[in-house]
Amino acid sequence: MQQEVYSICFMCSVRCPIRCIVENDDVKWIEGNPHVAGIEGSLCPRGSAGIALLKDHERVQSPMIRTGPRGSAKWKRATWEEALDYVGEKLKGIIDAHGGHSVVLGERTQLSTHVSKTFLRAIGSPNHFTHDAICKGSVNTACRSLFGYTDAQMSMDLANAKQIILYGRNLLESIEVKPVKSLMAGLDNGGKLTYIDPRVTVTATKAHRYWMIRPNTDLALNYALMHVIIKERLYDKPYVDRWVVGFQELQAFVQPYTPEWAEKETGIPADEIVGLARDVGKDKPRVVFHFGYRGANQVEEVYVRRSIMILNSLMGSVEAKGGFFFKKGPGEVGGKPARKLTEQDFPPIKVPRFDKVGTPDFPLPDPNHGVGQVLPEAILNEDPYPLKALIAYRFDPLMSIPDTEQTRKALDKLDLIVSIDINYSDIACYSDVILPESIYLERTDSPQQANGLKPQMFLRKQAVTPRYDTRPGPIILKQIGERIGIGQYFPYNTMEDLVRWQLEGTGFYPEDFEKKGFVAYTDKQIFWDREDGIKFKTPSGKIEFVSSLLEDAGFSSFPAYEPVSSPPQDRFRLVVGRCALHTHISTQNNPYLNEIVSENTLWINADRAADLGITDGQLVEVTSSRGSGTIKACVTELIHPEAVFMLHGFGHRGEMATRSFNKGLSDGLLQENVSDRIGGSPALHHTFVTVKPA
Ligand SMILES: Nc1nc2c(c(=O)[nH]1)N[C@H]1C(S)=C(S)[C@@H](COP(=O)(O)OP(=O)(O)OC[C@H]3O[C@@H](n4cnc5c(=O)[nH]c(N)nc54)[C@H](O)[C@@H]3O)O[C@H]1N2
Ligand SMILES: Nc1nc2c(c(=O)[nH]1)N[C@H]1C(S)=C(S)[C@@H](COP(=O)(O)OP(=O)(O)OC[C@H]3O[C@@H](n4cnc5c(=O)[nH]c(N)nc54)[C@H](O)[C@@H]3O)O[C@H]1N2
Ligand code: SF4
Ligand SMILES: [Mo]
Repeated sequence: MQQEVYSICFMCSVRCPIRCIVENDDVKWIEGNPHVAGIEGSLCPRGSAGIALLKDHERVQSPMIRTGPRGSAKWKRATWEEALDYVGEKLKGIIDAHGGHSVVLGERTQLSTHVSKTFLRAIGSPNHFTHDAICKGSVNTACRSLFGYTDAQMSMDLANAKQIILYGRNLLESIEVKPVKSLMAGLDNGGKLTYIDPRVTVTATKAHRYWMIRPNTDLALNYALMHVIIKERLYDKPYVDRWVVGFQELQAFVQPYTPEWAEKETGIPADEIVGLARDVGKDKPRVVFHFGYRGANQVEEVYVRRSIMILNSLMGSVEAKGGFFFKKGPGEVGGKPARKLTEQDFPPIKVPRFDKVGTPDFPLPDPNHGVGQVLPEAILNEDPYPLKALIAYRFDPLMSIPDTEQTRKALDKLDLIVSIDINYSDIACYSDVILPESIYLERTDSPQQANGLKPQMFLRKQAVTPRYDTRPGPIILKQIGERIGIGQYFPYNTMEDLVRWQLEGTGFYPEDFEKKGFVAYTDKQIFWDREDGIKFKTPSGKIEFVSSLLEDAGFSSFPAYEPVSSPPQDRFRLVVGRCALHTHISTQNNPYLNEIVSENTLWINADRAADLGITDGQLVEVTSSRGSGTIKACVTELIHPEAVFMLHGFGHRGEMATRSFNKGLSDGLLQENVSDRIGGSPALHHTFVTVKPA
């Protein structure tokens, strides 16, 4: 008999709501949840490939314990008892000898992150980090410096925007289903799209205006836009007067940054910059300058992201229809969010974090997430103290932290590496023990609090029985916890118990999710009153162009623009990104997706390729200060001459994932691990490379 199961996709972190058709304990069909406004049945290609993941015999089928040297692909299958006992005993020894803080857990933020945070707090470790800094930490810090909210607490109304400006936010390939549909609705409604990228992406092909910007010069463009907007009084004066602190300082600061100056830095003609400033001035406040998502290009990234949000503020588009809005939580309508295990009492923690976030060394990144890319350095230098064990939970430090060789050296110093993964990822293959998690279609998860104009809650519900000997992550952590004396922090035996515990006091019950997959706290959209009711959480209660967050920590609000150097003659700036068919590093071995895109290529400008004697499809050697590798060239006019581009996520080294093993080249092998020391993100486009025929 056919059954409908509403759940939440997890082929990537966006977590779109889905409906599965299940028959005889098998998933026959997956589509977007038709009851959810803005989704209406849609799914991206990776979401559809969830069926192939379910059936994939190359994912991890049972706990595994390594028998050869690290990375040697010598393993034995283990029972859960054996594997959990092994991990428990090792961890206990490490905690007794070196303290709980010698244990780090890194994960991609997910629905049960509160469980992993609980695990670490219970052993007295501050060392939980998420992927956030590596993804978009500088955007997070920029938003906090201006509004007092993180980027995750904000969203945008693309469907009603009249002008949409995307800075390398390649929405039509680096997909989130709802925003993609919202963008398409905006274009259908007459909205105008400006797309800025050193490379012609699919999104560029849909734009009304495309600028092939010189890499890493967006800040110059934005200062010139501000210059024109202020000089020609194109900004929303009543909004700025009411809500902005530091407008005059900005006005004085951008005075020298003319469009003619920016043309020389960016390559974008001055009259076109003036044209955009006038267009947005006309259409304000229904204007979205997108603050980006994977936004870490350079070491001054926090100022680039701030400049984008300052442009929105000048437009009066923060908390506006067709602009940005703050996500409203259940508290706005007298409701309660789901409980989290982290609300329990824990022993006090007396040491700093491994990444020093929250100390004068690294004051501003979000301590809820930490800064993961510092991990190799912290391990190698034993600074601030020796680290001994790593639990990698849905995060791969080898491929997702720049400079793979440095990371590998650091991992070699650890006494214990445990992966909680579904695939034979590079980190799983380099671990001592792999604890396989059941995939999203096989497990119920913690409820998802979905704040927005209408606060809602969604549930990931198990659709089918696990195919292999796998368990949900929160059960795995509880079972390790029981072996190291912290079992009391995990008051559940099954995921259903955990969900019931979390829903206590919300007025909702697990059954309420069955009909449509979600529950709503209200039917009405909540906008705050733009005249008097916007609840900015900065110390001034306003938008802080002059930022107390930055200045109190000793950083300038408007540092003078530093010209961006072009790569020396024989070099290129290495630029990376995603495609619509793959998620970061985790889907390259998926049978369906691998069939369509199985390796990456190196985009190189046609004129420069000709100078180097490189032809399309030829194998080339790419070399940086950190490493070297070979990849096929894709010779094209569609990329700026200073840049070469490759997709992130290829060049896997895990032999047990045979479809992706050794296919293409990994960007992390070439990239230097340097950070924006204010915002927190790694500067992924900082590295120069040489290219020659292989
Ligand atoms: N060099 C370089 N580094 C980057 C980037 C880049 O472009 N270049 N991009 C950055 C960005 S934007 C991000 S968001 C991060 C992402 O970094 P990661 O989180 O490391 O990448 P993912 O591909 O999302 O998945 C990580 C792991 O999760 C596993 N996994 C998938 N589903 C599940 C599950 O249900 N349970 C468990 N336990 N494991 C699962 C996958 O097999 C994979 O091993 O990388 C960042 N790092
Ligand atoms: N299919 C798919 N969709 C995804 C993901 C995925 O893995 N796969 N991951 C999700 C996640 S976690 C994230 S963070 C987002 C990422 O979303 P995006 O940030 O849109 O994604 P990227 O693919 O990293 O695109 C970066 C773009 O920036 C351009 N670029 C490089 N340098 C510059 C510059 O100096 N200025 C400008 N203006 N542009 C520049 C690059 O050429 C590239 O096209 O995507 C999300 N959606
Ligand atoms: S964007 Fe695609 S892969 Fe990511 S959650 Fe949504 S449907 Fe799934
Ligand atoms: Mo990301």
